[in-house]
Amino acid sequence: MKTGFVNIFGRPNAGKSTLLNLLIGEKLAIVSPKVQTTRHRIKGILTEKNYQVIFSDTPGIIEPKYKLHEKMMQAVKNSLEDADVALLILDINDDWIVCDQVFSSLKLTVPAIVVINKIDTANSKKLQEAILFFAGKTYSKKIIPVSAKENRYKEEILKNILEFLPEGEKFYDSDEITDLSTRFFVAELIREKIYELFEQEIPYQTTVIVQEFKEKTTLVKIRAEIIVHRESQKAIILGEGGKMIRKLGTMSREEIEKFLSGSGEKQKVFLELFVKVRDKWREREDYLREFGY
Ligand SMILES: Nc1nc2c(ncn2[C@@H]2O[C@H](COP(=O)(O)OP(=O)(O)OP(=O)(O)O)[C@@H](O)[C@H]2O)c(=O)[nH]1
Ligand SMILES: [Mg+2]
Repeated sequence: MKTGFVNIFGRPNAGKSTLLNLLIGEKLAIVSPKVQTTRHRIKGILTEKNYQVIFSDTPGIIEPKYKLHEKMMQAVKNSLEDADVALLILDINDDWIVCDQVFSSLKLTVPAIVVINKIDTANSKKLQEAILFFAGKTYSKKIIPVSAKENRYKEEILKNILEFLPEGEKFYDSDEITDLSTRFFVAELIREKIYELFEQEIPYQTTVIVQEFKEKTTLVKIRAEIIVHRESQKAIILGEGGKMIRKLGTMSREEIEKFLSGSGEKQKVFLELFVKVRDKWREREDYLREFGY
């Protein structure tokens, strides 16, 4: 049996969460076209007959500007510590020199596979140049060009990872796919819709907490709070006559129902959303802790 921790690192928007979802075969991590979507380490466990791989998605690597950023970068650091293999992923359209600086700054002591992502958006000349560029780097044990959105790359990525994994006992039961709670994923799915619906600073100054999660006979009742920095942001989230929050509620509910149903029977959800102002919560240790960071 091969087992180990395979942790995914890269700059914001490289496709780390998309890659995690591809490898696990489920939507565990939220994805958005905006940068800095992921704020936590998200473990996804893949168990097959002869291997168990514990993947971790991590926040995009940035220079911290406020306390929430520091917490996000702490999640990256923690993931560096237990990795057996690192997946260093980049968007082929990103600045390769900057990506290289970020990868080098991790000072990895484990084998790294460079995953060149979003090759569906580049021509073959550019891809050849990227492969040449990263092949010369000391951390680079292997290079895999992929499109993390396309299922057909999954097997090849897995095959390459398994080559670097040690033999060992399973860490988790075969039926576990993550160590995070359902409440966490529900909050994340609402956050994903906030990234989709709102522009500028709103997604970045917002967090979501699930206050109540009750499974009744016919439906799941969920009450969640959306936390913002300022009254003016609360007004934007509510929208005229509550238009925006209703839209957010509908979109979130549909996504949560999909998540809770999995491949089984359709799960009905009743979702209530509230907006609260917590002045400069991103800067305050007490709030960050209360909100799960
Ligand atoms: N065209 C294309 N788009 C992709 C591919 N992989 C990911 N994307 C898109 O790139 C954007 C960012 O993807 P994410 O998976 O959220 O990126 P991330 O690295 O997790 O970003 P952060 O959490 O912000 O660090 C999303 O809009 C994805 O749909 C790909 O292979 N091709
Ligand atoms: Mg992400």
